[in-house]
Amino acid sequence: MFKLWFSLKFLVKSTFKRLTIPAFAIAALITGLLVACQPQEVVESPSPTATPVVTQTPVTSNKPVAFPDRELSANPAQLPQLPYAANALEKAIDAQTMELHHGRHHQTYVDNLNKALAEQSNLRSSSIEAMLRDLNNVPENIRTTVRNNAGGHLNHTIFWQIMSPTGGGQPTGQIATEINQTFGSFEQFRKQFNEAGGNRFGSGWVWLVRNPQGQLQIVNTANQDNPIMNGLYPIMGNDVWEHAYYLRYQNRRADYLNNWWNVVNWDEVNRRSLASRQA
Ligand code: MN3
Repeated sequence: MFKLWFSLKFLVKSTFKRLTIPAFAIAALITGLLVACQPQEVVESPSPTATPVVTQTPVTSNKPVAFPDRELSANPAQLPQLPYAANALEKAIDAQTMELHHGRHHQTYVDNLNKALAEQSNLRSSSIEAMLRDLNNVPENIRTTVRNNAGGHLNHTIFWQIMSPTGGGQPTGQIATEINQTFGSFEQFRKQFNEAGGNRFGSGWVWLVRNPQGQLQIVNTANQDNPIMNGLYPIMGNDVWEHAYYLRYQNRRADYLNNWWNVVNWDEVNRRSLASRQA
């Protein structure tokens, strides 16, 4: 009898060990996995320096952004030529900065984009603008690379065009009227634009855009993001990455922002503004 009791006790004990404890461990593991797999809420803290706030708006049109008549090709992406000599913008930007900025930085965006798209024949057949308007369409493993480098390629392609050795001075044409109506005066506009450029923490761009309601607006973007990612049409933009000004201006971004107005190509800005109004 004692022997039977003992073996029963042993049986219960070993069953408990074999089943109950592993079951408990599995339950704990499952609970842990469930907790770990809960979608984490990404809280985007508003940048204290980003002015003004841009609300996300749906993309309203597919107007070309890089050029008047066509979107920017990704098949392959190619470095556009500077429309003037590297030393032509000395009123604002020194020749060495122009050479490095165009020949090295912009070239690197082009090269990295082509590398990322090497195996993506479908994506290559769409335009740079189309990719940036719909980044969710880009495979996740290359999405950030495409965002940065397609953005860099588009931003700089616009940038070279909206500057000119014969630029600067007061705005002309339709954009002059609209700037006065929207911002009160060119001086007010320039002040707000420079402030938005100065307030962009780290690397990025400051832009004059047209929003889907047809209004002019000043926004800044981080890194190489382009306003079309938020449904806004970029009319003019200034590059506030340190590589755009450091050789001549060192840490004095405000001086660079001020001098930059000496080379703004108002003819091209007017052309882009008109394009942004055509639905
Ligand atoms: Mn740059």
